[in-house]
Amino acid sequence: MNMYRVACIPGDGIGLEVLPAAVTCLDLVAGQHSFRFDWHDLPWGSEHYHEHGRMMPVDGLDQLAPHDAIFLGAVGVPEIPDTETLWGLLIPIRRTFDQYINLRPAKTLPGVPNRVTAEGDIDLVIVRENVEGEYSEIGGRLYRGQPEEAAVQEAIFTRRGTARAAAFAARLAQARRGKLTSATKSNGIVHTMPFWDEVVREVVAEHPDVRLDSLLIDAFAAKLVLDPASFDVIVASNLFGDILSDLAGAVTGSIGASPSANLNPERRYPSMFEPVHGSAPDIAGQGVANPVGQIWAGAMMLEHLGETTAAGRLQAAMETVIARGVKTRDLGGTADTAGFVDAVCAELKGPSV
Ligand code: GGG
Repeated sequence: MNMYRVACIPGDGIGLEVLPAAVTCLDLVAGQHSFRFDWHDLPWGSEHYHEHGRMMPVDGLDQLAPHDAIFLGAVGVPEIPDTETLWGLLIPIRRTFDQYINLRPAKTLPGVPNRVTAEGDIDLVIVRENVEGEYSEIGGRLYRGQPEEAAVQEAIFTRRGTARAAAFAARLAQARRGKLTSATKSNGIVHTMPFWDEVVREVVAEHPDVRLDSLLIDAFAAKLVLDPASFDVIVASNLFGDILSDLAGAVTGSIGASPSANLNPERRYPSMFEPVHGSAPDIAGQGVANPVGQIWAGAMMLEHLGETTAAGRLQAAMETVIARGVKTRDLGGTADTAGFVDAVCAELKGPSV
């Protein structure tokens, strides 16, 4: 029997609710497909920060390294600066384990109307460059508190980093509907974005069956609202990819139903699976959070581990339940987190339950 050793970091806020919810579904589907999970629970996040002054132990990354995958909930609380919570946990994991692709699908779910009046079903995947770009520690603050105060933030785009994101996106587009749209801002950002465009064009030219379009990020945002069904695969820098994926999730129904996979495609290091949403302190502790993003991220983890049949069954069970009207508040329903998970488990167990 295959056994997968997975590091489990619920983190903060609703991460503490949606992650155990997804683990329940994953354990059930594993048992039905003759494999199992060896979950390694790691209570890292803001509580750990309050106690120890850091989001994870000094050797946290060494502890994570031997796992087959990392399953993360959410990070962030209002009383700790986001720079501490993100750069103390999420970003070091992405960078140390060279998880340079952040894959973020968005698709119309049965029974969940799109939030826009546009025609057609949404079925797109955002390939976000995940380890460089606008997310950079290079820069600083000058003359703090003085009238001359200034802040400098450098973005780093490398040929290797841009090319490997573009190549991944081109291969994905080839395997889907053959359409790739690149997010840029080369009219206003005069160095990095023309470079991004150039490298993406060069790489995609090696895939003659992929049609490449390039859209300025402002026009991109408008088109994602007005005609979301027209997109297939999107390739974007770290910042643009992050923004577009929240927008795509919201347009599709709810950011609570958006999954993501931080991939090290070469599998040299563990990959990490998490919902797109954050810790949502406004609804944390109420048991009403939508676990769909986390369960779907779990299905992506199954896919990555090679358990494709189980991944398909979990995804299908979740979608069937939603189609039947079992939905959390953000999707227009009345189910709570536990009620939704019970319905998914019942669906997985079949008609006898
Ligand atoms: N699900 C993990 C989480 O809490 N994400 C919130 C967030 O702000 N992420 C920033 C990013 O993905 O770069």
